[in-house]
Amino acid sequence: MFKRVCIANRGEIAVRIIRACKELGIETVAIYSSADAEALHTQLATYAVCVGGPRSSESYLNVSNILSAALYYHCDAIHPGFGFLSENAGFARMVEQCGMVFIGPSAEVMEKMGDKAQAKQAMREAGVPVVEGSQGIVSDEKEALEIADKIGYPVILKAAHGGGGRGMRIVDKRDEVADAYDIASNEARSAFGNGDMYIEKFVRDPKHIEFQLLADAYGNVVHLFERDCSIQRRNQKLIEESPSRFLDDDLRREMGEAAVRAAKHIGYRNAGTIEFLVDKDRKFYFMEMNTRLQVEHGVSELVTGIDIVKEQLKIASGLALPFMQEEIQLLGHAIEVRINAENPKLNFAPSPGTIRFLHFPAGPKVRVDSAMYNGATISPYYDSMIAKILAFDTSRLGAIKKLRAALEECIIEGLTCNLDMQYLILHHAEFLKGNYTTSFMAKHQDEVVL
Ligand code: MV4
Repeated sequence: MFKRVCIANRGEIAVRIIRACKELGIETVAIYSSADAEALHTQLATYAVCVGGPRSSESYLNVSNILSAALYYHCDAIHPGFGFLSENAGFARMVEQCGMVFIGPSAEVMEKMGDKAQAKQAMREAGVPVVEGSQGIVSDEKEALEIADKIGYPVILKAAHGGGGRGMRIVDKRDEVADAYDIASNEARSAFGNGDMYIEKFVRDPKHIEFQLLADAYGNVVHLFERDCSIQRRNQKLIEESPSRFLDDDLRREMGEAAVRAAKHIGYRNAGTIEFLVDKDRKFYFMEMNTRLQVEHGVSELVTGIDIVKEQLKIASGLALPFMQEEIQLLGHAIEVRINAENPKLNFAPSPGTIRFLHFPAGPKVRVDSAMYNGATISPYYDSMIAKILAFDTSRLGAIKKLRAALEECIIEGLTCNLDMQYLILHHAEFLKGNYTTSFMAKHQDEVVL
């Protein structure tokens, strides 16, 4: 097992990784920006190194400073967390070239899955259902039009190097294809430095259901069941739960097997997620693979009892997974709400500031993942996450009631956050039914933002 790990991240995920390291007897090296000198991750790590100024580009994305810090402290490995450098194949490669282990998949696999058109092609080969569309990228407007005519409208144009909803355009009819292609491709070029586009049939009002995977270096690949992430706004997830009300046992088994088959086909290693779209007829399609630990991993930890971050560290240090698929059980139901420093009444404008008073909920089967404390600040330089609050119970309704009670206990003073909105979503009839889709917020925002 590693002796010392560098954590190339901040906030609640850096804290989460430090906790896992401590339990495994691993020393930690935090990196921090000058804005994070008092941050919790800076304080909790064994060692901490300032790697640059407050802007992410100066610090949390500053590859040479991060590698220097990790090398100076003789780290065995680097955990990238999520966001920042977590899906940067070039960074993964440099970590290895420096003689350290990148805690994640190989750079080659990250590269392949980072190209969404190539990823889709690989999934087709693996026998995983994909949405009808172009085979790889479309080279110009003319080809886009040909394919769109063939598959029928509406279609969706997607940036091959995009993801998470950026660089996408829905096209309802034929005379909109050329303009949409131009706009989306230019957007993608300026946002991702690459204007490659692919095209697929647009699935209306889908559910977003993703399977958590763990894969060791010896070919054992398991899934930790699904997360329903359909409660989101403009591609920002708000609530995640497991299991999904929408799946029955047969579909769950079928999708889980497809996810495992996908990972095996590409030689995946470490933690990852296969995102699926599920349509009204319960047909499912591969959408993207996330080659990292995810924000909402805690939901899967609660329903399976598996510590995903500890498993990541063990896998990366060469240990085999200590369980087979048959031994992994759904133990109950878990729901997570993301509490963000933003104002839902002002179109979700960020609301950074200092937390004057903070009280988090507790109690049996309530989990809070946060790096906040009394007097801590939410900086305008980074994302606006204050906390993830999770509840676990034997039934979905039990978990909902527990999470409502937890939110009632929660006190966050000094800045505006979305706590009230999350509380109302947990009471919304459509949410209670459990068959909500990705249009929930578009449809019901007025009923949950008062
Ligand atoms: C789609 C789709 C409908 N049809 N692809 C959004 C994020 C990116 N990962 C892909 N996304 C979508 N792709 C086809 N062919 C609808 C979405 C989509 C979506 C997906 C998951 C969660 C929320 C979403 C919100 C809007 C659109």
